[in-house]
Amino acid sequence: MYTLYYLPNACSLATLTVLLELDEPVTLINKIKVDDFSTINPVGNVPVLIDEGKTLKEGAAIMLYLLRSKANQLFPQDENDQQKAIQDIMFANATMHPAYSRLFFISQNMSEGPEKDKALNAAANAINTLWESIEAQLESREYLGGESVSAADIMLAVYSRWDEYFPVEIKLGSRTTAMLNSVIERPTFKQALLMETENDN
Ligand SMILES: N[C@@H](CCC(=O)N[C@@H](CS)C(=O)NCC(=O)O)C(=O)O
Repeated sequence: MYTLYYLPNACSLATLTVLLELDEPVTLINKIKVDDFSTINPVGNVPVLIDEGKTLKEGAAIMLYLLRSKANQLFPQDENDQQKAIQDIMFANATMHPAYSRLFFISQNMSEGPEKDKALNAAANAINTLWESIEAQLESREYLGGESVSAADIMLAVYSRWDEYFPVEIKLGSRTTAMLNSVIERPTFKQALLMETENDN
Protein backbone atom coordinates (compact mmCIF):
# COMPACT_ATOMS: atom_id res chain seq x y z
CA MET A 1 0.00 0.00 0.00
CA TYR A 2 1.38 3.38 -1.05
CA THR A 3 0.86 6.74 0.64
CA LEU A 4 0.89 9.80 -1.61
CA TYR A 5 1.31 13.36 -0.36
CA TYR A 6 -0.45 15.64 -2.80
CA LEU A 7 -1.96 19.03 -3.47
CA PRO A 8 -5.23 19.17 -5.41
CA ASN A 9 -4.69 19.61 -9.18
CA ALA A 10 -0.91 19.75 -8.70
CA CYS A 11 1.65 17.59 -10.50
CA SER A 12 0.96 14.87 -7.90
CA LEU A 13 -2.29 14.25 -9.82
CA ALA A 14 -0.17 12.50 -12.50
CA THR A 15 1.41 10.26 -9.84
CA LEU A 16 -2.04 9.35 -8.54
CA THR A 17 -3.36 8.65 -12.05
CA VAL A 18 -0.41 6.34 -12.76
CA LEU A 19 -0.95 4.52 -9.44
CA LEU A 20 -4.56 3.91 -10.53
CA GLU A 21 -3.42 2.82 -14.01
CA LEU A 22 -1.21 0.26 -12.24
CA ASP A 23 -4.15 -0.76 -10.06
CA GLU A 24 -2.23 0.05 -6.89
CA PRO A 25 -4.08 0.94 -3.68
CA VAL A 26 -3.06 4.31 -2.26
CA THR A 27 -3.78 6.47 0.78
CA LEU A 28 -3.86 10.20 0.05
CA ILE A 29 -2.62 12.92 2.38
CA ASN A 30 -3.08 16.57 1.44
CA LYS A 31 0.18 18.39 2.12
CA ILE A 32 -1.59 21.31 3.80
CA LYS A 33 -3.03 18.98 6.45
CA VAL A 34 0.47 17.95 7.59
CA ASP A 35 1.73 19.88 10.64
CA ASP A 36 5.34 20.13 9.48
CA PHE A 37 5.67 18.95 5.90
CA SER A 38 9.36 19.95 5.87
CA THR A 39 10.09 16.82 7.91
CA ILE A 40 8.73 14.81 4.95
CA ASN A 41 10.21 16.91 2.15
CA PRO A 42 12.52 19.75 3.21
CA VAL A 43 11.99 21.56 -0.12
CA GLY A 44 8.23 21.51 0.42
CA ASN A 45 7.20 19.87 -2.85
CA VAL A 46 4.66 17.22 -3.71
CA PRO A 47 4.55 14.51 -4.89
CA VAL A 48 6.08 12.49 -2.09
CA LEU A 49 5.37 8.78 -2.20
CA ILE A 50 5.84 6.41 0.73
CA ASP A 51 6.36 2.77 -0.16
CA GLU A 52 6.73 0.51 2.86
CA GLY A 53 8.74 3.04 4.85
CA LYS A 54 10.73 4.29 1.84
CA THR A 55 10.25 8.00 1.14
CA LEU A 56 10.39 8.80 -2.58
CA LYS A 57 10.64 12.35 -3.93
CA GLU A 58 10.78 14.13 -7.30
CA GLY A 59 7.94 13.47 -9.73
CA ALA A 60 10.01 11.94 -12.56
CA ALA A 61 11.96 9.65 -10.22
CA ILE A 62 8.72 8.49 -8.58
CA MET A 63 7.20 7.90 -12.02
CA LEU A 64 10.11 5.69 -13.11
CA TYR A 65 10.03 3.83 -9.77
CA LEU A 66 6.35 3.00 -10.29
CA LEU A 67 6.69 2.13 -13.98
CA ARG A 68 9.47 -0.32 -13.15
CA SER A 69 7.63 -1.83 -10.19
CA LYS A 70 5.38 -4.14 -12.25
CA ALA A 71 4.46 -4.96 -15.85
CA ASN A 72 2.22 -2.33 -17.38
CA GLN A 73 1.09 -0.74 -20.65
CA LEU A 74 2.49 2.73 -19.83
CA PHE A 75 6.18 1.85 -20.12
CA PRO A 76 7.56 -0.08 -23.12
CA GLN A 77 9.91 -3.05 -22.75
CA ASP A 78 11.95 -2.40 -25.90
CA GLU A 79 15.18 -0.56 -25.02
CA ASN A 80 14.84 2.21 -27.62
CA ASP A 81 11.17 2.74 -26.90
CA GLN A 82 11.95 2.83 -23.19
CA GLN A 83 14.64 5.49 -23.72
CA LYS A 84 12.09 7.59 -25.64
CA ALA A 85 9.55 7.10 -22.80
CA ILE A 86 12.14 8.32 -20.26
CA GLN A 87 13.00 11.29 -22.48
CA ASP A 88 9.29 12.18 -22.68
CA ILE A 89 8.90 11.92 -18.88
CA MET A 90 11.94 14.18 -18.40
CA PHE A 91 10.64 16.65 -20.97
CA ALA A 92 7.35 16.81 -19.08
CA ASN A 93 8.89 17.05 -15.62
CA ALA A 94 12.01 19.13 -16.26
CA THR A 95 10.99 21.28 -19.23
CA MET A 96 7.21 21.71 -19.42
CA HIS A 97 6.50 21.73 -15.66
CA PRO A 98 9.11 24.45 -14.90
CA ALA A 99 7.75 26.50 -17.82
CA TYR A 100 4.32 26.47 -16.13
CA SER A 101 5.97 27.07 -12.73
CA ARG A 102 7.16 30.43 -14.07
CA LEU A 103 3.51 31.47 -14.43
CA PHE A 104 2.87 30.59 -10.77
CA PHE A 105 6.02 32.40 -9.67
CA ILE A 106 5.27 35.60 -11.61
CA SER A 107 1.67 35.54 -10.49
CA GLN A 108 2.61 35.21 -6.81
CA ASN A 109 5.62 37.55 -6.74
CA MET A 110 5.00 40.51 -9.03
CA SER A 111 2.71 43.47 -8.36
CA GLU A 112 -0.23 43.97 -10.71
CA GLY A 113 0.59 46.11 -13.75
CA PRO A 114 2.03 46.08 -17.25
CA GLU A 115 5.37 44.57 -16.19
CA LYS A 116 3.60 41.60 -14.67
CA ASP A 117 1.43 41.18 -17.80
CA LYS A 118 4.56 41.30 -19.94
CA ALA A 119 6.28 38.65 -17.82
CA LEU A 120 3.20 36.39 -17.84
CA ASN A 121 2.92 36.69 -21.63
CA ALA A 122 6.62 35.91 -22.09
CA ALA A 123 6.22 32.82 -19.92
CA ALA A 124 3.12 31.81 -21.90
CA ASN A 125 5.01 32.21 -25.20
CA ALA A 126 7.72 29.89 -23.92
CA ILE A 127 5.07 27.33 -22.98
CA ASN A 128 3.46 27.65 -26.42
CA THR A 129 6.79 26.85 -28.09
CA LEU A 130 6.98 23.66 -26.01
CA TRP A 131 3.44 22.65 -26.98
CA GLU A 132 4.36 23.21 -30.64
CA SER A 133 7.08 20.58 -30.24
CA ILE A 134 4.46 18.17 -28.87
CA GLU A 135 2.11 18.93 -31.78
CA ALA A 136 4.92 18.16 -34.25
CA GLN A 137 5.60 14.79 -32.59
CA LEU A 138 1.93 13.87 -32.68
CA GLU A 139 1.87 14.14 -36.48
CA SER A 140 2.97 10.51 -36.67
CA ARG A 141 1.43 9.06 -33.51
CA GLU A 142 -1.59 9.39 -31.27
CA TYR A 143 0.40 9.60 -28.02
CA LEU A 144 4.02 10.54 -27.35
CA GLY A 145 5.02 6.88 -27.11
CA GLY A 146 2.95 5.66 -30.05
CA GLU A 147 -0.55 4.25 -30.13
CA SER A 148 -1.10 3.84 -26.39
CA VAL A 149 -1.00 6.33 -23.54
CA SER A 150 2.29 6.88 -21.70
CA ALA A 151 3.19 8.39 -18.32
CA ALA A 152 4.43 11.56 -20.06
CA ASP A 153 1.03 12.07 -21.75
CA ILE A 154 -0.59 11.87 -18.30
CA MET A 155 1.89 14.39 -16.84
CA LEU A 156 1.29 16.81 -19.73
CA ALA A 157 -2.47 16.46 -19.33
CA VAL A 158 -2.16 17.52 -15.67
CA TYR A 159 -0.04 20.59 -16.51
CA SER A 160 -2.32 21.58 -19.41
CA ARG A 161 -5.12 22.25 -16.92
CA TRP A 162 -3.11 24.96 -15.12
CA ASP A 163 -3.57 27.66 -17.76
CA GLU A 164 -7.03 28.44 -16.39
CA TYR A 165 -5.38 30.06 -13.35
CA PHE A 166 -3.72 32.77 -15.47
CA PRO A 167 -4.81 35.58 -17.82
CA VAL A 168 -2.71 34.26 -20.72
CA GLU A 169 -3.39 32.43 -23.96
CA ILE A 170 -1.94 28.94 -24.10
CA LYS A 171 -2.22 27.64 -27.67
CA LEU A 172 -2.62 23.92 -28.19
CA GLY A 173 -2.64 22.31 -31.62
CA SER A 174 -5.54 20.08 -32.65
CA ARG A 175 -3.55 16.84 -32.30
CA THR A 176 -2.30 17.91 -28.87
CA THR A 177 -5.84 18.80 -27.79
CA ALA A 178 -7.09 15.38 -28.93
CA MET A 179 -4.29 13.59 -27.06
CA LEU A 180 -4.84 15.58 -23.85
CA ASN A 181 -8.62 15.11 -23.98
CA SER A 182 -8.22 11.41 -24.42
CA VAL A 183 -6.03 11.29 -21.28
CA ILE A 184 -8.41 13.50 -19.29
CA GLU A 185 -11.33 11.25 -20.33
CA ARG A 186 -9.63 8.11 -19.02
CA PRO A 187 -11.45 6.53 -16.05
CA THR A 188 -8.22 6.65 -14.02
CA PHE A 189 -7.77 10.41 -14.54
CA LYS A 190 -11.40 11.05 -13.55
CA GLN A 191 -11.04 8.75 -10.56
CA ALA A 192 -7.86 10.53 -9.46
CA LEU A 193 -9.65 13.90 -9.55
CA LEU A 194 -12.56 12.45 -7.59
CA MET A 195 -10.26 10.92 -4.97
CA GLU A 196 -8.50 14.26 -4.45
CA THR A 197 -11.84 16.03 -4.02
CA GLU A 198 -13.31 13.39 -1.71
CA ASN A 199 -10.15 13.30 0.39
CA ASP A 200 -10.37 17.06 0.89
CA ASN A 201 -13.98 16.95 2.11
N1 LIG B 1 10.88 18.91 -9.35
C1 LIG B 1 9.78 18.69 -8.45
C2 LIG B 1 8.77 19.81 -8.65
C3 LIG B 1 7.51 19.56 -7.89
C4 LIG B 1 6.65 20.80 -7.72
O1 LIG B 1 6.97 21.90 -8.19
N2 LIG B 1 5.53 20.63 -7.02
C5 LIG B 1 4.65 21.73 -6.72
C6 LIG B 1 3.22 21.39 -7.10
S1 LIG B 1 3.01 21.10 -8.84
C7 LIG B 1 4.67 21.96 -5.23
O2 LIG B 1 4.63 21.04 -4.46
N3 LIG B 1 4.76 23.23 -4.82
C8 LIG B 1 4.79 23.58 -3.42
C9 LIG B 1 3.51 24.18 -2.96
O3 LIG B 1 2.70 24.60 -3.80
O4 LIG B 1 3.29 24.23 -1.75
C10 LIG B 1 9.13 17.35 -8.72
O5 LIG B 1 9.08 16.94 -9.89
O6 LIG B 1 8.72 16.67 -7.78
